[in-house]
Amino acid sequence: MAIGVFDSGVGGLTVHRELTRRFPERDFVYLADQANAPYGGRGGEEIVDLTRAGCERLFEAGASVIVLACNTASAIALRRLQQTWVPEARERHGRPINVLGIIVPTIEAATGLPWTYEAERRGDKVEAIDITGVFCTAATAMSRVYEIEIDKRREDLAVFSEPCPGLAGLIELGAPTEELKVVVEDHVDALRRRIGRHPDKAILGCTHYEIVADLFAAALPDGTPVIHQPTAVADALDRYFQRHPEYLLGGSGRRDFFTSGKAGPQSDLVSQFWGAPLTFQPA
Ligand code: DGN
Repeated sequence: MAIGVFDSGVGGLTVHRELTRRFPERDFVYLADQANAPYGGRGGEEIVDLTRAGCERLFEAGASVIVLACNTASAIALRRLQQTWVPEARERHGRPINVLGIIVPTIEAATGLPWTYEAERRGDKVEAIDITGVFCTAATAMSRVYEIEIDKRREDLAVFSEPCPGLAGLIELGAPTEELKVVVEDHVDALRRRIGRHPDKAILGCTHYEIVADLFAAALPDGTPVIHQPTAVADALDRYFQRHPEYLLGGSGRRDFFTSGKAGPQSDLVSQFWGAPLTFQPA
């Protein structure tokens, strides 16, 4: 049985890459719903329907557990699918299947210990942190999921989500770095103007943004801790597999990449991030 990874496009590759490093001998199947990307400006029902269809395709391709490597789908669709659809799908497929999100693991990494952010990795002393900035899609920002989930855990953290409409789409299209740099700087500055100063810590709350994590790090004040979602998700999946070894059966290190959109090689931006050219097959 394979581990499924789903995103509207190439952003989920950032999570996929970390998961394959962590569980190298497992089979992985990736689905990019590029025919319908980006999700960030879509309505709730549409996002639920598209996510359900993507998960069904991944179950058909042999996935047992699916990671929604998309904040937008995790914020809008995850709970609905887990409550109403997964039990039915489990029965229909006659095997253990599940769908997991990436927001709670990210928030756990941002609010608890151990923190996996850059300043700590470098060994810098980290001062008390009070403002967390979340860069994300418009749909994720509107859901207020980061504000709600962080508030539940830590009253001492103020959270501000900054919607970055269009950024995931530009990354998806493989826009040139110079163009992406200006857009990232604009969003970092928009948040600074809105809250009166830069945040003490940042969460890249859209998996596409991890592809341009360096641009965010450069636009934020030096040393601003940035939560890396792929690491947080891999840590959480590790803990999940310890509790649910039934999802870890078999595997020969197979990697399949499907798209609902135009099959073929992905952009230079993606290849650069991936470290090699990457080709998607038709879903
Ligand atoms: N990469 C996705 C996310 O994390 O929200 C979605 C990006 C999009 O489709 N706009």
